[in-house]
Amino acid sequence: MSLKLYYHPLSSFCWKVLIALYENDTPFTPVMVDLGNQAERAALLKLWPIGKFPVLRDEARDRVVPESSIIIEYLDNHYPGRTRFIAADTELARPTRLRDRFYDLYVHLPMQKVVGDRLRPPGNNDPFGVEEARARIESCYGMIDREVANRTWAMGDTFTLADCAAAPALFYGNMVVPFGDNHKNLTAYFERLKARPSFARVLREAEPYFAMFPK
Ligand SMILES: N[C@@H](CCC(=O)N[C@@H](CS)C(=O)NCC(=O)O)C(=O)O
Repeated sequence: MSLKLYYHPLSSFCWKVLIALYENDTPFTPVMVDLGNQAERAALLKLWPIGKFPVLRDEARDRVVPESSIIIEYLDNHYPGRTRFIAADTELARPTRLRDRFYDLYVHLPMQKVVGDRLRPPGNNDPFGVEEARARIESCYGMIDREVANRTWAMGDTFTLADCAAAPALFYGNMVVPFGDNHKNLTAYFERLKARPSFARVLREAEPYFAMFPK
């Protein structure tokens, strides 16, 4: 099989790529990386010295592709399927990329800040940074709630890169900053995401690992 995905089943950014792969039934070999295992960490660092997953290795084209958004764009270009993630029309592609950046930078990364703080050694927490992150997530919920009021998916009627980014960010976001009763459109959008077969599969496969999530 040409494609290998270096990933972990609990990793939110890996979910983003798994959703894209499952959307199109793209064949790939999953390579689970335990970052606590020195050999596995070293193998990941060799591919991508930043040391973060997901990383895609395409043996047919001899390419290493890191970064979730770039991987999905690569899949869309070289392994296209029934779901197209970024429109060919640049006027449609730009707002899709903007939504992807919005979910990654303003929901996903603040969510990681809140969760990451739980893993810090005692005495090294950053309560001010965590409060800022929580406020950022909360303000994004308001934006999303207004945006998806009359939409099925993040960009409208079609499922795109933006939805791949939204699903994991909102799943874990809701765990650290619950949507609450005042975000009905956001809640309904999230329910549609969870019902999407690609994301439902990701969640099913992650379930055995949920106990590892820091509370
Ligand atoms: N910008 C990257 C972020 C990837 C990322 O943050 N991955 C996390 C897992 S969700 C990771 O590798 N964490 C391990 C570490 O930082 O050591 C992407 O979009 O792929």
